[in-house]
Amino acid sequence: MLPKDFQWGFATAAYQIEGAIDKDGRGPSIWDTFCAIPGKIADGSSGVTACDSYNRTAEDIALLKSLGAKSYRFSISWSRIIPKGGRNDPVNKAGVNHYAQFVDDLLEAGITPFITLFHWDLPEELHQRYGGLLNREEFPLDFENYARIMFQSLPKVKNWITFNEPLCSAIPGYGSGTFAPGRQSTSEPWTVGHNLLVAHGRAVKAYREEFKTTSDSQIGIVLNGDFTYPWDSSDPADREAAERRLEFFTAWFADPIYLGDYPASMRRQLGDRLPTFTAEEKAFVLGSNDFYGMNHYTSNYIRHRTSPATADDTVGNVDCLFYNKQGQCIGPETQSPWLRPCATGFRDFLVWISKRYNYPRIYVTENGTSIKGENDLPKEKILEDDFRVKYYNDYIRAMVTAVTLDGVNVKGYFAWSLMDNFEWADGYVTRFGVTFVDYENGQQRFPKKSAKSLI
Ligand code: PNW
Repeated sequence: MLPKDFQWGFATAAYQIEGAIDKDGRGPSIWDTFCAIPGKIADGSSGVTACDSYNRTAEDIALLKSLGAKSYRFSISWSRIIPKGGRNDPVNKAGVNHYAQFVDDLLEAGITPFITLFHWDLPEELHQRYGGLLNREEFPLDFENYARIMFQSLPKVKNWITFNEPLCSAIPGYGSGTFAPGRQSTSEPWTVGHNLLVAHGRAVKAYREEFKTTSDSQIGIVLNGDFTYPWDSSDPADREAAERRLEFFTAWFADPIYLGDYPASMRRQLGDRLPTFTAEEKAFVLGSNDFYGMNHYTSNYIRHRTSPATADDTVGNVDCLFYNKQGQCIGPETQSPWLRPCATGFRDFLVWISKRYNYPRIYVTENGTSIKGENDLPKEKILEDDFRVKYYNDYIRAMVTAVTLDGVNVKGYFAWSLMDNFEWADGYVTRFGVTFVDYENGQQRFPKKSAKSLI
């Protein structure tokens, strides 16, 4: 059984749903800039309008209520709060007021806010000024300042997330170049990851020392992770490779937070490209999670490689596959090339995290799926999303099993996403929502079957 106070809810992120990119004094973010580069977004789109949620807060809250949500995870656009981003730059009252009102309205509706401070949309000015996430001195201080402003401005909020998926800021952002700011480097991802960890640690320390008032207020980071199985389970090299892949994915961030340093496998492969924690940095990072925020979608079979790792390798020198040696498939195709449903991987991953980090309190902060070809269907068919209904059913069962049989400590679950939205480099073609958004007809919302099957 799940605990009585279990938080069921839905998740979104500012740039993916808000639109209104010029309203109330918002400054540009790196995603505005990135979307304007031809060829970066599959359908040539951007978050200019998205779901227009900035202008539809009442509608979104009514939707959440109608779906029975106890809680809502959303993110704040930093460049609405400080349009230029930095600690000596002016604060934009209109932006702050917007989120303060939104929080009040959510609470009034009986919905608990879980706020992500940073879901990838760095103020463009900070990128121009000093290289943004690459700057080891400036970035953590500017993030801490922004975080403080939010803690102070939203005292009723008790659940805070510093960063969403630092891995996606670091690798697609600075390694493969498929996400903003679109840089391609073999060393920058590791610098960026490091700076995000330190910035997280600084914000957590500020929160705990100056703003945390009640024992039930909490702060943590959200990490993504796919689970892994060996391609050939009888081959020790594949078993080791599967473990190493998990370390490069998740322990990269979780080990410094829970254990005090990067995994040895990463140090071995990356050498000096992986920064070393100074004593001061370590003091900020170690022990900086009140809870573990888990984004989880899929699993892979992992095969070891025999040649040495290339400089651009970010996964631990392995092949990530959908088939194992016996030809068994991990799960059916979806619209997202990286995502195949495999619910047992969710249970096994919850257990892996729990064992490695001594059974932390876990919130599943994202889980969900796209559906192959969904966008090409007529609206009536999109609303009958049985594939997604089955996905949620299987994954939630796997989670309940992990809680009841494996002793995993899960306190909440947020489906990704409340509604179809701007799926980053995939644009609007890929839909993750439990609610259909009719982009052609004024962003109207229509709950799909999965929306009603969840809570
Ligand atoms: C998460 N991948 O990102 C994000 O937190 C959401 O903003 C996003 O919409 C959601 O998952 C669905 O994609 C990911 O390519 C983006 O492996 C890409 C990957 C994984 C997670």
